[in-house]
Amino acid sequence: TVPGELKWAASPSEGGWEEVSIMDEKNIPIRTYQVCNVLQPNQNNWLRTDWIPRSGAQRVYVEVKFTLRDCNSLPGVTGTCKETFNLYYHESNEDRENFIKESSFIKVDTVAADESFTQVDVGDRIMKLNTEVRDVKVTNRKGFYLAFQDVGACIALVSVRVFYKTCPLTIRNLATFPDTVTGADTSSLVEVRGSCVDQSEEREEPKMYCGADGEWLVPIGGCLCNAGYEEKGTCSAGFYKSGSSDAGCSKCPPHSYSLREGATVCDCHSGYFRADSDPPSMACSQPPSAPQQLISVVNETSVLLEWSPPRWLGGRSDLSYSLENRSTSQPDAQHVASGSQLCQPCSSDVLFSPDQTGLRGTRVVVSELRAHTHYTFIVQARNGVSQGGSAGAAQTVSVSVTTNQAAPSRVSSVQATDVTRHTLSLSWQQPDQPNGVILEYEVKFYEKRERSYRIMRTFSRNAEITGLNPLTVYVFHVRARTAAGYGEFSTPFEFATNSGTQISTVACFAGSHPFPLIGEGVNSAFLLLSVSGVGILLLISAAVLIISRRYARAHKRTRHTSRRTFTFENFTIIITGVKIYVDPFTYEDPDQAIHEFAKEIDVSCIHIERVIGMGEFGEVCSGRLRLHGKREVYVAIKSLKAGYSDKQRRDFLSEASIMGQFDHPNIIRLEGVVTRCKPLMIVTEYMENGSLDAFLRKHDGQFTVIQLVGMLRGIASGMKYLSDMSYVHRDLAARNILVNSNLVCKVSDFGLSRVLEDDPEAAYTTRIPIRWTAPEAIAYRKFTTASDVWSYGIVMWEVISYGERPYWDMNNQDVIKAIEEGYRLPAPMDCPVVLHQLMLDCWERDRAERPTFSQILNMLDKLIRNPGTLPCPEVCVSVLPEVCVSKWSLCEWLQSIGLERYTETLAAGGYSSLDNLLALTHQ
Ligand code: ACK
Repeated sequence: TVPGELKWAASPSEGGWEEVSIMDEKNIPIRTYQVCNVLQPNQNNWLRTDWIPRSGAQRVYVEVKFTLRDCNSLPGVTGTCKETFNLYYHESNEDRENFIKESSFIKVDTVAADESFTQVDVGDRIMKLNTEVRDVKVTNRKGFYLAFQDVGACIALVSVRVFYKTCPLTIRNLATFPDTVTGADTSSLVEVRGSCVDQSEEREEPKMYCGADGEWLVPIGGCLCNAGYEEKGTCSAGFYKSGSSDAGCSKCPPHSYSLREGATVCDCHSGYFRADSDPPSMACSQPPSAPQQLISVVNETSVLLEWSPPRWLGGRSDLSYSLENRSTSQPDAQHVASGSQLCQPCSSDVLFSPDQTGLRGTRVVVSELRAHTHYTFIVQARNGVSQGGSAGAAQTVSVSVTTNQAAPSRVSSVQATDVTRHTLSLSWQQPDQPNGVILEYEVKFYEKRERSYRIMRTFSRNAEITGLNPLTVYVFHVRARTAAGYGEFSTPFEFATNSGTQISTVACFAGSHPFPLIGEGVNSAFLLLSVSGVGILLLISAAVLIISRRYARAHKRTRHTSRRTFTFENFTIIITGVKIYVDPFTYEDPDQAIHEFAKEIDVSCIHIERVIGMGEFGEVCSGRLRLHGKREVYVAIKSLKAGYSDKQRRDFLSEASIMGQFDHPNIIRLEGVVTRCKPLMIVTEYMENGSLDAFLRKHDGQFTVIQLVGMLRGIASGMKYLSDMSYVHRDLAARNILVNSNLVCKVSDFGLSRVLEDDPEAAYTTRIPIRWTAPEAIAYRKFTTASDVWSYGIVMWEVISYGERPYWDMNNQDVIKAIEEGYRLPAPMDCPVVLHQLMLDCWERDRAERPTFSQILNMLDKLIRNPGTLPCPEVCVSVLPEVCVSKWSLCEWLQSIGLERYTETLAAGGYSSLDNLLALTHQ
């Protein structure tokens, strides 16, 4: 469309490419480059574009529109006329005018025309325009040139459009991802970090991958709206949002309001409150009303208080009670005379049981009150919004009581005032609460090492104890008596007599003696108890010892018995006809397991031919096996490299012990093992096409969907067999499927299960095949048939995408995160919807929701029998469109065996479907 001349560099400058203005079909003038030297041999005409800056692009696409003259329509040009041209490129940092050096250009492709024209067409003015697109990686310099090499065709270049792809600016999970240039390779992913949109904050680093096609893939992480905001905008009046979370704004809870937009919390209506610990979603509330029906029962110097809960709880459930009390002494004669009454705060000795504050129950016993005292008890109902300090009358209820007579409290301290060889003079204080007039004191004492005691009584607060032995320690207890009876004895006090006249206090253990040993009876009972207690304890210990030993012996015997059962009876357990796999690691002796399940092969029967790969334990070779009386077969031979440890030997042979238990056309067959000479070998059937992933990559795009489904069917059938045997594979992946010359797929590699079981840390090591493993197996090692089904879904994806790496070049951590957030692999190119749906079913988070292998097998069988749901292969569409539309499986089948050329012949003979083909006889 340039108005003037393009002036691209041409070589030769004359007689090769020429810039020509022509009219298109709509008679609009366009500029073209043309060349048409079809009569002269050895043409080599170059046309080079101007320098094109690549502007950050890594892979550019070149769309060329051109017309080409059909050589057959040119008389007498045989041999010299061509119908293609070559596209080249050259990367360069600068625009070097007139530069052209053919050898510095790299070839992109030879471009042929889909449509060519004859002279007649031109006369009719029908322009047979070809459009071809090629892509090329340009990462080394600031720009590049394109060049068109003509080798003798009759061409007109009508348009050259050069472009690159970007993933367009987008917002996902509240994060903005900028317009991003795609990567250099067709399979490369560009990792892009998003930035949170305004008024949002990061929940988890937002990330996405820009795919080569300009499509965004695998969003992970994201942002959350700030407090006061939701995805639609600010919270409106009457609504609030207190923090960033997935949820939107919420309506103000009861008894609260918000007048302005963007509220993070709602204010309480007057008379309603919110406690500091109340969440903003909680309704505003009120203090409770007063407790009801407070009653009191006095018992000497204790009072039982009981009440009912308040009528109004204030709209909360954190109700508690606290008690306050005030005492008034009974008016005595002096106070009556002065007309006053003494009001005192309650002594701190008063006991509240279970507590004085924070009570949940409605019952309290108050004890240790003074006798004959007037008390007022106030019970307050409280909740989270009650004010601190003393409550208003609205929340309290009170009761007044007067305590009865009671015995005096304890004498708290006893001193020795005089000590001689035979006497001790003692004195003490009146009890804190005499609760009346003290009538007398009682002193009980005994020699510390003796058990019998003596008692003496006195009216005063002192006593002289005579008739004692010299230099002897005595223990004393004192108690007071009023009209209400004796109080409790004091704690023990110890004093010793001396040899002369000076006072010597041996020790004073007031309050520190755990049980004062008083009176003979008490002591002997205690002794008896102690002795019998120790005896009983010894008896119990002995019994426990005997029982546990017997149990251990019995247990050992049971284990031994079951081990014997395992060792000497047949290892194959049959439960209602189903064969169950036996873990060879249950054998104490690995050689016993191997000989139970694998045949020993004489090494002279094996003829090794070549090395085909490296296995975990050593080389894998192919070769031939000729067993006596049998025909020679091709085999694969795995060997255990020299210098192995015992564990390596066991692990190596365990694979054979496992494989030897299976017998199924889709499970790799064990021929036998060589254990009697070195190196140790495992011999299996030979699979000509090696492992499935490499095989598919090598034959990218070469199979029909039905052929791929056929492979998947084989794998599903093998897995169904394994799951019926209760064997969990744990490492199902295309790399562990082997393919033979008939495209039959067989499950192999029975090694990984052991490694994981033996190593408790294994789930966290690099050994776990993260991309293939179900989330529950990664997270907590829950390996089951259902986790094998998940892996099977990944194998389906690998197969349909011809060996593409699952999750491409994402790292393992991102894969785990993406799966956790619900991301699943998209359908591979040209994948029928039914197959992708089956993959998604295998990747259900809840493993109970995944299909069983039996269901998968049925589904694939149905697809193969009635492939109407699958797209018709291109070749069938072109050979026989009507067969394709109705029943194309015949064509499909013929194609898969390389006989599609007979499709038409068969159809002409009346055979247009597989069903009636079955009726075909030899005749
Ligand atoms: O992809 P491959 O050719 O297939 O490379 C690996 C290699 O040995 C290491 O495991 C190949 N391999 C293993 N077992 C067999 C077998 N039974 N038949 C053919 N190739 C095998 C595998």
